[in-house]
Parts: sequence; structure tokens; C-alpha cells
Amino acid sequence: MTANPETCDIFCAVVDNYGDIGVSWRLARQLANEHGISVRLWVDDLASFGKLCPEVDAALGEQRCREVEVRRWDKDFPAVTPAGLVIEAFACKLPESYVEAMAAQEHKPVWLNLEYLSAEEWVEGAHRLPSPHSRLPLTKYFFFPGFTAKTGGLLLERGLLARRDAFQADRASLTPALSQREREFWRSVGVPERAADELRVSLFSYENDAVTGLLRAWEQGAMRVVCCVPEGRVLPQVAAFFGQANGTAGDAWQRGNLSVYVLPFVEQERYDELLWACDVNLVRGEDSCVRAQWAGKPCVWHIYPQHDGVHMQKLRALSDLYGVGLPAAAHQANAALWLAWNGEGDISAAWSAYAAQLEPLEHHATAWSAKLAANDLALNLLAFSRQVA
Ligand code: TRH
Repeated sequence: MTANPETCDIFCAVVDNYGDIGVSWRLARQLANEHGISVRLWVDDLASFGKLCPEVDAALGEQRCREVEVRRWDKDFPAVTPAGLVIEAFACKLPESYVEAMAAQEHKPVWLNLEYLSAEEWVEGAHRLPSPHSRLPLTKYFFFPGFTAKTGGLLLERGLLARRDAFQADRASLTPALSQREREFWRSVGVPERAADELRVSLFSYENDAVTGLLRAWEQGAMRVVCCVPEGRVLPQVAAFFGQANGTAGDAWQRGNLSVYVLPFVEQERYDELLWACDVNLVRGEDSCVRAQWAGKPCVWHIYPQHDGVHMQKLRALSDLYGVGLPAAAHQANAALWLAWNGEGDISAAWSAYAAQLEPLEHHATAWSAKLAANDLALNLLAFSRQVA
């Protein structure tokens, strides 16, 4: 007899920033809303969660949100019957009592560790590997997201690319005009509509030594650049460029050919719209990097820095994979800008070379998103769970 895969517990420990909860929340919603699974999402930091989904009340131990049962993951873990499918996000440690309860089930739950995203080659070999528990009759499986068919794929909500296309629709026409949705979006964040002669970029990154050089390149460049910066870690550096101590949503600064608008940190769906509405997106970590790829626009990745420096290998791996199919000059410009944005190289020269390749980069970004869409993480995860149940 198999466990009931129609129920799912997802455990998310927020280590740092928003990526852990960003991915867990996306997966929870997708399983509940698109696959009819009864999902409980256990989160140890509801305040961070509330930034991505303002409906979440950080004071509540239990609540329902968008068809997902959200439970605060406190130290004293309650006695609950484990779900048929148990997902620990990013190797967070499940409560011991819960693991014991899993082992005590007649039909053992399917237990998956949803891993961090990497384009490195070893991921294909590690994806779906079993890891038997040292003491209990349980097996945990590693489930790796990724960019190739031999990995678990990427989270992609049903209809997302069609919604993106509708949002961006009029831009492709001969007389470019903004769609109503795009107009509404800019109005809602207090930023003027985009003009035909400007390059609009979004900037979401960690503190970054290359920021000043990039802002200067935009300020002194031939093209008008409008840069939208959501409130967050890089904002003090951007503010300092304009001689300000810090910034807050609603601030706007201008110098030379560069205008900067400070945006509020918006909920996840609206952040997608920001990515769809910009020509180039500077993104970070894991989830925003994937969302920028779904936007079908050129993107520049600030990777989450690790102390041992292994993040640069990860950066190169995605840059190499992403570059397949790009004309050589565009591939080189993309790779050089990603490296310079992560501390290796001259950011000003890298931006000039990149700006000269925007057309092929844009074509490639659209084709890349279509190619990736064939490998849907939620579908793969459910198929695998049913196979090993
Ligand atoms: O916040 P992050 O830096 O998270 C990181 C990474 O995931 C990294 O891999 C992980 O190891 C580390 O945390 C612990 O970047 P990320 O992954 O892009 O997550 C940001 C989330 O915030 C994403 O879901 C998009 C969302 N977001 C909004 O919802 N609204 C906004 O206005 C912005 C700027 C982001």
C-alpha cells in the first residue's frame, strides 16, 4: 500500500533573505492550486514570508492563505499526522518528533529534500538519489531543480508565460505601445510610463562593489537609462551615488542620462510584472534569477556569495549553459558582465559591450524561456513521488 500523495507537508527554515520562503511558497501554491493537493507549509519566520505575501499574519500560528494551510514552525512542534509527501526545503532539519511519526506510519511518506538550484553538471548525477535513514525505516530522496532534462526542472506556474506575453504584447507591435496591465503596473509603483527611447532596468542585488561603476556607466552613457530599485540591501549604495544617506520607496534621483526610482518591495506576482516590464533585469540569489529567465528578457545575475568562493563556479556554469545558442559576441558580453557584476572584471567596459548586444540577447532570452518551460518542477516532483511511493 502506498502513502497518500494527495497531502503534502513542506518545511521551510528561513536562513537568510527571501529565497528559501520564496521558492517554498511558490511550490506550495502550485501544488495546492494546480494539482489539488492539500498542502501544509511550515515556516519558521512569518515576518519574512509576509514581505512576499502581505496577506500572511505573522502573529498567527495557523492560517489559510491562497488554499495553503500556513503553520508557524515553532520549537515545540505539535503532534501531527505526517502528510503522504514530505518536502524539506533546502536541507532544513525536520523536527525529530515528526520524523519519528513518519517512521511510525504504516505507509511511509515519500520524503524529498528539495535542493538549491545549480547549473553545474554534477546535479544530473545527484538528482533523485536515495539516502536511507541511519536508524529508521525511511528513505529521503534528493530532488534537484535545474536547467536540463536530467534534472527536476524549474517552478513554472500554469499559464505564466501566456500572462507574460499578454502583459508584454503591444511592445512587439510595429508601433510599440504599452499594454493596459503594464500601464497599471507603473502607476501602482509610482513610476512614469516607459518612453520609447529609454532602456528600463530593474536592480535587485546584494551589496555590490560594482554598483557605483555601473551607475556611472549609465549616467555617462549614450542611452537614457531608467533604473528601478526595490527597497533592499543595495539601496544604500545607490543612494550614496546620489549623495544621499539612504532611500525609501517613492524617492527619485537623476544625473546625466540616468534616472533612478526607488520602488516598494512588492508581492511576488507584482515582482514578476516588474521583470516583464523592464528591458534588462539585474537579479540575485535563486528565485528572482529564475523569474527573470521566465520574463524572457536579458538578465544579469548577482549570485548569493558563499565564503569558500564556490559560488563563482555556479555562476560560470549557468553563464556557459545560458550562452549556448547565442552569437559569440553576445555570449562573451553576457559572460563578462555577469563576472564583472560579481567582482571579476571592469564593469564599465563590460556594460558597454553588453549594451551593444542587447538585440541578440533579447531574442535569446525569449527562446531560452520557451526551451526551459518544457521541464516543469511541480509535475516532475509529483511524478517522482508517485513512482517511489
Ligand atoms: O532573497 P534572496 O537573496 O535569497 C537567497 C537565495 O535564494 C540564495 O540562493 C539562498 O541561498 C539564500 O537566499 C539563503 O534572492 P531570491 O532567491 O531571488 O529571493 C527573492 C524573493 O523575493 C523572490 O521570491 C522574489 C521576491 N521578491 C518579491 O516578492 N518582491 C520584490 O519586490 C522583490 C525585489 C523580490
